[in-house]
Amino acid sequence: MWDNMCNKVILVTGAGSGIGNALVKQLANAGATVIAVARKEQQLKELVECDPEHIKPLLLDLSNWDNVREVLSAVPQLDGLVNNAGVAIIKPFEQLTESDFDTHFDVNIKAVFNVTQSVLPKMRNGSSIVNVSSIAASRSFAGHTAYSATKAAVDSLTKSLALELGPRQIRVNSVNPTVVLTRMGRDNWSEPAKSGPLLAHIPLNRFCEVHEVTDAIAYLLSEKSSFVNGHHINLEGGYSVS
Ligand SMILES: *[C@@H]1O[C@H](CO)[C@@H](O)[C@H](O)[C@H]1NC(C)=O
Ligand SMILES: *[C@@H]1O[C@H](CO)[C@@H](O)[C@H](O)[C@H]1NC(C)=O
Ligand SMILES: *[C@@H]1O[C@H](CO)[C@@H](O)[C@H](O)[C@H]1NC(C)=O
Ligand SMILES: CC(=O)N[C@H]1CO[C@H](CO)[C@@H](O)[C@@H]1O
Repeated sequence: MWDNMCNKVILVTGAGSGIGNALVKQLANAGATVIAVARKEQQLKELVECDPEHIKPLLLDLSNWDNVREVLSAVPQLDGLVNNAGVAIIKPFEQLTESDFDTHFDVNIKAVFNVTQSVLPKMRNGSSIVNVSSIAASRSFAGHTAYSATKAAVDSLTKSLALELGPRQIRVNSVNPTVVLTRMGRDNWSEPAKSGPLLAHIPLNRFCEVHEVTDAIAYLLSEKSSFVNGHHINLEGGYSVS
């Protein structure tokens, strides 16, 4: 799949850290030109230094609506779009505030809607859109009410777009991992008391590695998945069957 990435132009949101950051580096290494969207200047600077020839920074706060369309109207023709930016505010249902709710919906679904609509005129026929969703779209986890609702909305959007963009041969899919061992994932799930009960339901008895997510995204971006459209690839070690 990765050798399929050479000379493609791919826009990745949430490039500053975690999955998006790893994905940008791997795509650049495979010879793609990557437009890396993030809201923290320092993170973008460090990212570009890894490969200035292939990584093009785009400083943009996706929750700032006035800016999104204008900035994105300047991007070149695209072969791929990865909607990866997201937030997760984990609290018991009773403690979630209106602002927590709005932040989730603004970043996790409204921005995906808006970014996708904004760059659609730039998407080549035959290109591929991938969203990084979550197993929480279809399964419940304590403290994840607002987060899960946005992920379910993203899965719905994925299916609707798979239908509407099909005539242009644009495929739209998502990857839906369980806990991913980014730095945040490690920080949040290192306590055996917290991770143990969840791991007990994962037949492979471990969480998802970052490269396991980026490999699945590369598959969906590549021609190797040319007949895969409107799907959610669950990356969860068998959680759903246990
Ligand atoms: C996207 O953002 C623009 C402003 O940049 C706004 O005019 C438009 O209504 C937004 N669209 C959606 C679907 O949120
Ligand atoms: C893209 O696909 C649409 C729908 O089939 C078609 O009308 C349009 O001409 C195509 N554009 C290009 C540049 O091939
Ligand atoms: C998860 O880890 C991040 C730091 O990487 C921290 O800011 C956040 O509060 C943690 N969340 C939970 C629920 O532990
Ligand atoms: C709309 C949506 O589900 N966006 C998700 C994209 O992927 C990131 C993971 O990096 C999620 O946190 C977002 O919520």
